[in-house]
Amino acid sequence: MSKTFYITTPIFYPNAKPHIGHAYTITISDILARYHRLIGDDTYFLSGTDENTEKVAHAARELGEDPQTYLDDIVEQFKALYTNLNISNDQFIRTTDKNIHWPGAQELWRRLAVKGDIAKKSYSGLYCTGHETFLTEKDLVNGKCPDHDEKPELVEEENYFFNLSKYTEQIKQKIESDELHIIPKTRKNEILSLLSSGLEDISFSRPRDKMTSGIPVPGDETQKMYVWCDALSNYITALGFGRGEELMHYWPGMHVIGKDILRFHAAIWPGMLLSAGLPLPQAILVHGFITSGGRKMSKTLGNVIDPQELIDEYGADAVRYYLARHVSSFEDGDVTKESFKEAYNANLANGLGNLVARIMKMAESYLDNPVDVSTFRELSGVNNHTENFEFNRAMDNIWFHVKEMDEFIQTDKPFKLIKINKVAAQKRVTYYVQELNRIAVHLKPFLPETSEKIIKAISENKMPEALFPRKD
Ligand code: ME8
Repeated sequence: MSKTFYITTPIFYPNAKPHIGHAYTITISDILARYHRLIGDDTYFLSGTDENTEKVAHAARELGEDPQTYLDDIVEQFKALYTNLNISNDQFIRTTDKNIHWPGAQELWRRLAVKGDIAKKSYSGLYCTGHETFLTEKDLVNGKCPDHDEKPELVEEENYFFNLSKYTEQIKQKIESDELHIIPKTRKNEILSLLSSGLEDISFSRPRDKMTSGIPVPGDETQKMYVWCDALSNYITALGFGRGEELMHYWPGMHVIGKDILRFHAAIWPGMLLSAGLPLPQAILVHGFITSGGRKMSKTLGNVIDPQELIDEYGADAVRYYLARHVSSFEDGDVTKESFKEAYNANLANGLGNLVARIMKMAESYLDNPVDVSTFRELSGVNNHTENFEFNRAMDNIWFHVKEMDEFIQTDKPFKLIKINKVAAQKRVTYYVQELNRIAVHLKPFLPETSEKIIKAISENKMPEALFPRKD
């Protein structure tokens, strides 16, 4: 029987059109999903949008649009990005979906309540509208939220609380032992250090009138769920939790997240699952943030990189290539239009694209039949690096081979050899085609369209149209 592999991205806030950071998360998740399908795992890949949020209402209000129209429009842009980037997700969950998402979120709440882990308290806290979360004094810099540069609002209200503190030790032990594997180690240490100072109980609901949209708390019409049970639960509601459980055999799986939401996924979510008696995620891959020109992307700086613009100009695989190879999965990375173009010309137009054209042109003119590529050897290191989430290193190995092939051709000079020893030249070209096939097969999870085009060209023994035309 095949193993199951379940992979999720965060559900994104649809309060602005998707940016390159979102494209990064979904691309590396897609690489993993495709890789696992290729090695025969029964794979399920989930992504979606986090919609019960004041951010959407706020963004719509600023534009004078109806919130639902605004929401649907942005969600369409997210979905279009997935299609245009060739993302192979099996489901796209929207947390406003009353049929798919709400029954499971409410069932999870009930389980936590039955366990005695939810209690109503009166609460006073510092609420940051930017984060949509209560902050503690420790989070503030000069009395302001450092991310939003705004003073949080002092809010007093009746809330339900989740008894998260009770699970601190258990969560810590699961992370220490790698039963819940946090990757990379620096993020594991970061969360362990947070856990060693203890977890506080968390506000789990808000009064209904304070929230524009949200899932009603079971048994209490006056309250709506706060982000934790509303959003984190998507990872299981999508699998049918609370409504038939038809896909629950995929749980547990792995989450891919950015470093900004580590605490939610590696502390709060495990606490909720422990309380509900459900298995914890197997792994959480925490990636860094993408900057542009060394600075956080922002509209005011004018350095926001729109992934759709890059796809329109260079194609999906070029974007996938850049994100996989030129951004490290564990550290912050940088993308500018200039660095993108430079990498495209050097490694796709001149590198891979040129190699494919050279080899297939020779194959088409010197060989009578397509090359038999049925015996296949792995390129060393590529799969290992992929399994260790080092996509850039996996790609380096592939491109090392691209360069090596270029050098072989340079030395062999088959275009001269063909004139003096046809058989010897044909043998060399056959070898190049076999090596090109190895490259194409390893490229499948990373550049699916390019890989397919190369494999097709080999099977037809025909030079394909330029894969990556040079850009000036
Ligand atoms: O946090 N570089 O949604 P969100 C790389 N809805 N990745 C980035 C990035 C950047 N500059 N900016 C964002 C939320 N991301 C919540 C999550 S999950 C139950 C709820 C990516 O739209 C990264 O993966 O703010 C980050 O974790 C995610 O987008 C946050 O997206």
